Amino acid sequence: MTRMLIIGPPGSGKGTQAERICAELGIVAISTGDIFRANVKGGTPLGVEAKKYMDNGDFVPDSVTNRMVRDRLAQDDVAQGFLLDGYPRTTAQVDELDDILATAGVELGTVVQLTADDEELVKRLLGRAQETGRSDDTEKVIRHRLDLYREQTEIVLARYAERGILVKVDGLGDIDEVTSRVMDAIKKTA
Ligand code: B4P
Repeated sequence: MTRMLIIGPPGSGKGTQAERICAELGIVAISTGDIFRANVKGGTPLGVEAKKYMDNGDFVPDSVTNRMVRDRLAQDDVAQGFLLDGYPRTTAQVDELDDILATAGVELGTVVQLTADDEELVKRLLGRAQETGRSDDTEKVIRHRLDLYREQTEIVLARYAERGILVKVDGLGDIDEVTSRVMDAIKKTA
């Protein structure tokens, strides 16, 4: 049973690779960013709340995000395995995920860390902004999201490294090449 995480700075290719890995492994991709964006689009109370933070590049509060993930992981389709994309991003979210998994009596497998330099990340996200017009893909907001990643998410990676389940994958280069690297890394750690 595959229960995985993919973590990396904005623009590192998390969402892009998550879809491919899940198609290959036959597991469900759960992206907290996508769930928030769907709620924003649908005008739900969760979306209205999340939008206040997302537009500025801030994290949606842990209490809101944790409840949403707990509910999502209670659904039947995760029984075959899942890959969480964009969660956890804070130590409080790591603790919440530990609790959810411990309550279910299951363990986490591989945690993939995707890396890329800031110059490339900003370039990719500004490129995406032209295609999709995502409200958080302006240069000022992108820089803020990168700062938050360094301040709050790098410590999350340290927690998984201590547990010996973190694998670092170079996210630079062609999308297919990165997928091969990620799949190789997963196979080595499975
Ligand atoms: P996310 O949706 O996770 O946004 P992201 O970090 O930009 O990643 P995304 O998956 O979209 O981009 P990717 O790197 O795949 O989060 C958005 C917001 O939601 C957060 O800022 C926050 O407000 C909120 N949020 C989400 N999760 C939260 C949590 N746990 N706690 C609190 N708040 C939360 O790809 C980016 C671009 O790069 C794409 O255009 C892609 O085509 C391109 N790309 C990918 N790989 C490439 C490659 N190898 N070469 C060239 N381009 C590539």
